[in-house]
Amino acid sequence: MESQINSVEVPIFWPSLEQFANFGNFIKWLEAQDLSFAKVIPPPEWEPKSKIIPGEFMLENVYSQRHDKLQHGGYEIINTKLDPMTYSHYVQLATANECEINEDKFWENVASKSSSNLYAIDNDISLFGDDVSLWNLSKLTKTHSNIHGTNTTMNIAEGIQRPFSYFAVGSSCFGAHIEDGNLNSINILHRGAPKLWYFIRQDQNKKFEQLTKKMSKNIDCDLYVRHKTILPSPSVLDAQKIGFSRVLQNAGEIIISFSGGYHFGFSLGTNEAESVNFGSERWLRFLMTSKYAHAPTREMNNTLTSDGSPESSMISVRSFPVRYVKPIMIRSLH
Ligand SMILES: O=C(O)CCC(=O)C(=O)O
Repeated sequence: MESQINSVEVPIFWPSLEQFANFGNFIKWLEAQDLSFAKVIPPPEWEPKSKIIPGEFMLENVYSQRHDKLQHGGYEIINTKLDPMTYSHYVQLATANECEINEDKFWENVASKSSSNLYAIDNDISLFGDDVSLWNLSKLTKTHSNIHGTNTTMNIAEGIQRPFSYFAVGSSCFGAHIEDGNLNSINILHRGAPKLWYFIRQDQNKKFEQLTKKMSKNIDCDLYVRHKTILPSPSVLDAQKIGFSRVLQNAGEIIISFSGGYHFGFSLGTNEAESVNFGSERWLRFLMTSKYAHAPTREMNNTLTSDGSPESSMISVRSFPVRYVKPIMIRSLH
């Protein structure tokens, strides 16, 4: 498959419609490249119709976000949960607080603790129109569970096999994390301003975890980074020589993060995104060998063949708390 790998470490792919149409093969091909992250620019023919969200749809997880200083150049996101509100009320608030932000301004605000913003996360609604078939994150389980030619589906978490949607304003941010269960994740930005992602090079995970542990020295937790609230500033990552890259995700673009890849980021303005976790053969292998591994569940064991190799195919489970222009690489903003 033809790919165009950008000079920064997060490769960018422009699949043809034919390549894109077979979700399973495409993911399998990406996994064979041994990537931690990828940005996918869907073919121009793919114009997924978005759903109009009913104004009365209740958002259960709306947060006001502030930032606090940790040690060693880290910041912590302080999330204060607001009362559930309707989508239309949220849109009113978001519109009233609308602001555009760039990378420098974001980190300045974080450092000065001067900003607070909204973020509505983990909303149990898909933004894909029901008639969208290709890459419809709410239909992956049904349509792609059989992609590797087996008919085994894993049900590691009954009832969580649906995507979550995210409604952001400028500065809405997500702390450094890898996915629950070290699953892979797909995130599509349906509409609005771009999202800036930071990706830690996977061979730097140990250094990164040591750094985040030092940042949260007063907090009694060995792997505090797993709380998903740490924002490590890029300048500290640079100073500590921890390899990372940045990628801007524009509306219509897809970010895929594979097992074990730490990522964090923020939105540059108001936007609406959707993401879902999914498993794969590579994820299973990673899970079995990783120091992060949780004990395999009975369902996972059921998917192993007699020689211990994974027999499973792609599954989709939603995350707990997760165009055709040449993408602007954020490095060019400096
Ligand atoms: O956009 C967010 O707030 C979370 C994104 C994320 O971590 C993911 O989709 O994997």
